[in-house]
Order: sequence, then structure tokens, then C-alpha cells
Amino acid sequence: MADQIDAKDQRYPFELPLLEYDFDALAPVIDAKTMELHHDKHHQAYVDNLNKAIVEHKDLQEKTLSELLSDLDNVPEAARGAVRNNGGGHINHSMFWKLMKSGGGKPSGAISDAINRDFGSFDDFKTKFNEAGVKQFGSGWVFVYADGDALKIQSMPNQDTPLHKGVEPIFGNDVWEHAYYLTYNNRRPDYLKAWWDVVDWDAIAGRYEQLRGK
Ligand code: MN3
Repeated sequence: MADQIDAKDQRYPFELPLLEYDFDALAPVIDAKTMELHHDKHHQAYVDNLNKAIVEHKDLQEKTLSELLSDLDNVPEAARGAVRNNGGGHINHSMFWKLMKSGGGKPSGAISDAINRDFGSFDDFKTKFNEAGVKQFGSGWVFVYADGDALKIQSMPNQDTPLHKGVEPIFGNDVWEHAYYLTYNNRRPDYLKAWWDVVDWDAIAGRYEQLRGK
């Protein structure tokens, strides 16, 4: 929904964003049951547990999610782990849903130029990204972010985000088993390869432009 506040700018109480497409829109790359569980159960749980974690912390309720995650040192220790995990879960998944659409596409414009400049070709870029996803031990994400002008690929564990270092990711893929297990079972490399077929490059180009403007 256009009038819903983006997760990074939300303050307590945090809210689950509505999916802008049907659960089966990304099938067969991501099956409908996985989408339903992933959005309605997993993401909802991150939102609920984030709200619970700061229900007693009035000072933290003043901060946006982006402010909380980029300044964890100033979150009291009793709430820090829960904010890191569930706040990260909320911001990562809120980004993730918007990076995908039925039919996908190909990069174009400035983001395509940057990929070719920094990785040689789109195919080489995808290979490096997929390798980072395969190598991430256990649960986590693979992110692309800008380091100055240069694009970087970085895998991170659990629900961590480059925001912990003050850097907003351009995009990322979820490599938790819950993201792919029903269709791909243990075959994470197959999921990583197939995922590119539902990536919305217009959405990524929009994020890239917005982040470059900062
Ligand atoms: Mn997930």
C-alpha cells in the first residue's frame, strides 16, 4: 500500500507491510505456501517480537527502525539482542518483498553500468552473489550495498543488516531455509539461481537512485 510507512521510517508500534502481489505471483520460483508462511508467520513474528522488546522502553519508541538498527550500542542491553534480531527481520523482509515481482526483469541504466564496471558482467555478478549465499553458514542474507561508488556483495548472519555499520543495502536475498525449503529442500544453490527470475530491477534501480542521492 502506497500510504503505508516504509519499515525503516516506522516507529513503535511497528506494522507488517501488506504484500503488493498474491502469494502465488512468484511461483514456481517461490511457491505460494512459502510466501504465505514467510510473510504472514515469519515476518509477523519479527514485528510482534520487536514490539514486545521495546514495549517498556519509552525512549526507544521515539526512534525509527533505521535509527535503532544503526545505533545498537544505545539500545539497553536487555533489549539489544531482540531489537537486532527482530528489528533486522522486519527491515530486511520489508525490503525483500518489494524487490520481487512476477516475471522479474534485467538490470538497466545506472545500476547495470555499476554492475558491469565493478564485476565485469551481470553473469559474473550473479555468480559472486550466489557464491556468497551458498557460503553463508546457517541462516542469513546476501546484501549488495554501495561503498562510496563501488558496489559490494556481503553475506551476513541471522537478521543482521549493513545498517549496523550505517549503510543501507541496495538489495538482498534471504538465504534462511524458511525462504526456500518447501520447493528446493536443502538445495540452496538452486534457489539462489532461480531467484534472479523474479527480481524486480526497476525497484532496485529506484532504491539505487534514492541511496545515491543521500
Ligand atoms: Mn526470511
